[in-house]
Amino acid sequence: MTTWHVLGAGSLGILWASRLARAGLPVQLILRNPDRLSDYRNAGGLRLTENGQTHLYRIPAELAQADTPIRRLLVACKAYDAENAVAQVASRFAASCETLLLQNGLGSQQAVASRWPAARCLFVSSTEGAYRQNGFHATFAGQGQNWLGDPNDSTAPAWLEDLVSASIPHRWTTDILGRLWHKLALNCAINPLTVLHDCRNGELRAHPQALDALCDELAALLVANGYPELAAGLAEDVRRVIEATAANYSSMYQDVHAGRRTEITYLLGHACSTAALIGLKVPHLDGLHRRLQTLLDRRGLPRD
Ligand code: NAD
Ligand code: KPL
Repeated sequence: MTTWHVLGAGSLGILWASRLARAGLPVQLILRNPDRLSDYRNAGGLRLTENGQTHLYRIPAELAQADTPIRRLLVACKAYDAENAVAQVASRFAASCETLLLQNGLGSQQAVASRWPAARCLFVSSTEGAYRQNGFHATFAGQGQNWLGDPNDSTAPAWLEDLVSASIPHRWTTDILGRLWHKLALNCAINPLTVLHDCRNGELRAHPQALDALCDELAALLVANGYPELAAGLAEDVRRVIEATAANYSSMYQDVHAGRRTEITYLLGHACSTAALIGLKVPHLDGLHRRLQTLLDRRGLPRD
């Protein structure tokens, strides 16, 4: 059986590693530094709370510098950490190494795929939800789906069976970039406005003109990237997500309010830089990007 190396023991890393381990699959955590490894050993393992029940999973952990080969790597870091984190373990890649990139947005996956072309890179678009209680304890907060795909190879890997046995919901798609672009467009329409208006998703109903202007530009970007069918339904999809998540605070809102770095570069930043690259004018997205960066500056948070 191939070991699942899980790089990053945050919310999604804990969620994935715990489910794989409880199915009896070999899992190895890779933690970022000796202090964190020592904290992990003191905690005794990962804790996952699901439906009010908490279980402990005593999964082995190591640092990047360990010397065993890596055949399958689940990268569960934030988009802005992913490439550096992979660089720390890349010397351990076996010839047939495969990576699964769980990052939201776009840009970080392409950076990893182009820097390590010999490793097969699968991109994952996840709508599951988890948050970290503290140290190595996460709570599974929202059922969802994990779309997996490889932009360079439409063949599904045989080890998807591992996800079946671990009851990790998943679907193989031959258009993972379309999935990621669609989620990016939803996140760009909703998340920055919730930060700027300091509101829940549902309160964006009060800003229909701003939403329409953003949806028009995001739809044009989807068309330019080869997704006319996603573009056609975008405004309706945004309204549907706003209704379905009306009482929630967006993930970007939560990051800003918790004083955490956002993934802005891989969401709005990626939308604006892609538009600039192809010569598409997106004044509302550019303006939103600048306003969000100004707000991040004021709060002392990184603007990228
Ligand atoms: P997180 O911040 O909870 O966890 C990231 C972990 O990576 C942290 O523990 C951090 O210490 C670790 N890390 C960073 N650099 C490292 C390194 N060099 N070596 C080892 N570990 C390192 O983040 P998360 O919420 O799990 O999100 C991960 C990705 O998944 C993000 O792109 C996020 O947008 C996406 N996502 C999250 C959720 C969710 O519900 N949490 C849902 C969908 C998508
Ligand atoms: O994914 C989201 C997020 O908060 O990041 C939704 C709920 C779709 C809002 O964009």
